[in-house]
Amino acid sequence: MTTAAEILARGFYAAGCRHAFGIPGGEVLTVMHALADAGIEFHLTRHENAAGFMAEGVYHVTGAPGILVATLGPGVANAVNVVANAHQDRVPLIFLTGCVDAADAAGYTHQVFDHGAVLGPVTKASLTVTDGAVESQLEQALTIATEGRPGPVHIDIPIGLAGKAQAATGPARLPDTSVAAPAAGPDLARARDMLAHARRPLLIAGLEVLAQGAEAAVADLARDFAMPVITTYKAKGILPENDALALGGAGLSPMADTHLMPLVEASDLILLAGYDPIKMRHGWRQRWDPDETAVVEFTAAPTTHGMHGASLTFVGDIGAGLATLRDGIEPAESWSNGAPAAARQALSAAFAADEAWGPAAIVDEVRRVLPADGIATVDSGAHRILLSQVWRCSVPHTLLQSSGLCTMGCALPLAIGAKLAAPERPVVAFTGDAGLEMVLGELATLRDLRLGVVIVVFVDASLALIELKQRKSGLRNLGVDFGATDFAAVARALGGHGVAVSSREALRAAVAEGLAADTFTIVAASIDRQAYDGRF
Ligand SMILES: Cc1ncc(C[n+]2csc(CCOP(=O)(O)OP(=O)(O)O)c2C)c(N)n1
Ligand SMILES: [Mg+2]
Repeated sequence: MTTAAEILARGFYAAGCRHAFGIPGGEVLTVMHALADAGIEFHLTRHENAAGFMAEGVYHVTGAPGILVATLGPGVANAVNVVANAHQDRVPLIFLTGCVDAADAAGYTHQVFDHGAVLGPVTKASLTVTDGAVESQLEQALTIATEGRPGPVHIDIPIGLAGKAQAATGPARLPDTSVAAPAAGPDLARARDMLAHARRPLLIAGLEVLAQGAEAAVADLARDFAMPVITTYKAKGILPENDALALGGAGLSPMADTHLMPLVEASDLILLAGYDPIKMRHGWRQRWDPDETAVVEFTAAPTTHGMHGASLTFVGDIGAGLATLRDGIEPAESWSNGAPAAARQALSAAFAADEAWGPAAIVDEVRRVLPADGIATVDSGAHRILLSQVWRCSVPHTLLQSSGLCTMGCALPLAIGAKLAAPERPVVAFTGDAGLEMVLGELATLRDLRLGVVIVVFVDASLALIELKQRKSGLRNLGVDFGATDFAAVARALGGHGVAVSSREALRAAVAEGLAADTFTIVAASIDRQAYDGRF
């Protein structure tokens, strides 16, 4: 006899899931216990939003879908932000919630609203489990969450049905997400011709390269054809950023764009590899004319965003597509005017980290301490834009952030999830002070999990990014400054270590010590207000 909840739990286990996060309510107890009995550990968090980011952190490390559990009503409402984030940041998140049985819903209103109606616009699908169809719904959910552009799938589980026996129909068939390579034909022949004749090729690579494991295909192509590479923030490290061809991450910094856009405009072949413009700001909108410049796109799913066009688009396996594109083509001399090297140098100068103290110095010191395969997460705010330029990744998937939704409050829980999934890897969360104050409760989660995550907080008593925008707009100071918090004391109160630092030496020592500790450490790094003026 197998219950509906057991069928779901065993299916997720078979899909590689080992961790679930959330806050229980009476309506999801059966589901939680089924998960635990199937071998998926349930972790209690302090907020459903943070729980979803922990699930995402696990996904980035393991590749298996993340699992978020919330009770009906307030639990669902609290999770909307992280579900929207999973939608915009292409995270295969399975969101399990309880709901009242259909017969009850007809005459009962306490805590009841239409979960599917709220979550519809921010999920790839919202399913309500149906008696007798659980297995096929499980397969549907896993397939939808992982195919093409991954994303969140919501599964509402009626209370009475969760524990109800279902007819056994054998083990779940898991989705086979193998994707097809573009077929040979006139389009591919045209694209190959464009590559053969290109003298100023440029590669722009994004997150889908990581989702499909096509990093080597991209890096090899770049090196063999001497193509400079721009990545999105989340795709940093596809080509190690110490490589002479790596031009770093782009998307949010207008100052970086001033060095990158001339290359985009001078290029005679723009190759888009798994590049998803949901992460880019206005500056990247319609920046090329595919009738004037050869633009060849390899993407996981058709593009309907309107952010840019392409001369040719190939949907499917990005790595196999790039291999077919280049097969047998002799690399020609590229960029004989040396423009990419000059841009790289200009970017290094623009985002120099040689200051005695300040936000770039903080990033620089931590980079020196954290090994190449260590994982960093970063929150939203001024600190993130600067960090994404200064921080160099030589391994992909080692800088986690919210880059589609750009939400605050993600860095700490992303770090918790990553550390749980890979306890042997050092993990540092960078966050602004307001972002950390949004998720302070998760320090208690971290304490209970006994994980040695180091949290570096940029303490400026300010919503620095918004304060900067406000001032630039000529508006008076309003709603962007706040009082000082003693984060080191907060850390101690919640069972961790806390250190306040204001020098490179003290920061370096505190981070190194924190990485070796068996509980969390907050390193509160004080910087001046308005420290980011003119810096991105
Ligand atoms: C949930 C959420 N609310 C508001 C914003 C708008 N926002 C973006 S950055 C920012 C300031 C963050 O301040 P802090 O965490 O201190 O980082 P700093 O900019 O000071 O580095 C705000 C309010 C957001 N991105 N997400
Ligand atoms: Mg701040």
